Amino acid sequence: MKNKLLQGVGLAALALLLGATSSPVRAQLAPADPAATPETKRLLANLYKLLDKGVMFGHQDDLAYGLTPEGQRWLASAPTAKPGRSDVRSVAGAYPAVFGWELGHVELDSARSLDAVPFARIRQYVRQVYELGGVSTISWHLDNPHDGKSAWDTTRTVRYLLPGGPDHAKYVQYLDRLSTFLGSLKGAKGEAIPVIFRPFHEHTGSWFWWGEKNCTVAEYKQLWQFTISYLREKKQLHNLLLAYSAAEARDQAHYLERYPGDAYVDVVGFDAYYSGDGTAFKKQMTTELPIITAVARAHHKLPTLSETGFERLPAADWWTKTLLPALAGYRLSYVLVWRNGRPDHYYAPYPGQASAADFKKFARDKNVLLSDRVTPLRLYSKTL
Ligand code: BMA
Repeated sequence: MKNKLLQGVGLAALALLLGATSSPVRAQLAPADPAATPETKRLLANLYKLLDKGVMFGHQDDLAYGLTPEGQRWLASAPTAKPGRSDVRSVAGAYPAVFGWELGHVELDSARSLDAVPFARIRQYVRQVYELGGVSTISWHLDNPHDGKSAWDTTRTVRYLLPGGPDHAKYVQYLDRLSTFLGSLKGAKGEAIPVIFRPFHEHTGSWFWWGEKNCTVAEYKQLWQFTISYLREKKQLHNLLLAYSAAEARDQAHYLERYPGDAYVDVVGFDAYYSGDGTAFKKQMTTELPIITAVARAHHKLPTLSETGFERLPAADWWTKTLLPALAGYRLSYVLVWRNGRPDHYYAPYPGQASAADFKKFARDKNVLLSDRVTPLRLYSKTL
């Protein structure tokens, strides 16, 4: 420092810098995509404001299928199906506020997802959710473009898909098919429907081909950045909010190790399932909820529990005695439970299921938001 005045300026600059690193709370969040559509911008800004009101409840494939009171499967695409059926609504009286959809096999140009839901129907459900004023989030368990095996293939192949790699063209073809679907999500006026896109999830685990032990940090980041740039720039998709969602993370450094950068992420979350006596679940929640809260604040992103649940819900009071207390004290955008896929594989109660009464209580908690409290907010058209 050359003189007192400059020293003062230096200190002020330092204070500003420190202020910036300790991240003052922003009044509004802007999407990572600078060209995001107006509806997408409004949605993110509103979801951020909604953090003060409570946590939205989400359910994977809620409108597509579920279980009857006898515990048998019902399918929305069956000829006898009642339109608009939802296990969450049947139990709690309102639709979820968030709906998860799975696009695995869209990359193969298949008519149905890997969970047997026709893509034409998923398109309708996303529109239905948009008209309800709810939020759709999209996962993608895509096959491995290198060897045609499933998402659960664990061979080291990410390097082959990157630009210059031998399977790059194949991967681009997969992205083209994904883009065709994402680009077909339109509202009544032809506007693109915003969705939360959550690719390459649970990457801190190693059960998918994009998992931690199956690619390097640099490869993972490059895969993410290439994918998002391609969707934005080549495909001109500007209706995507991007969710980075880990499985278990030891600490914040581990959580952020493969973070592709603020320009490629809007939502930070993790997936945590309850099993056994719940020890691992509790540990994961008490470790990772503070991590995503801190990361969301420092990076100006939206925190979420992107997947959770207790398969087959054998504990009748799981909702109010385990899930709700685990979330208490945290501001989260949404909590999504996985699909009611089979009589032995479901995560939301159906009428008569052991935890149904407790779920009703959970759904009526003042901090839990179902569609009845979110629809009136008009997340896409009004600024809260
Ligand atoms: C898994 C299970 C599978 C399903 C996959 C993708 O956790 O539910 O049955 O195919 O998610 O949705």
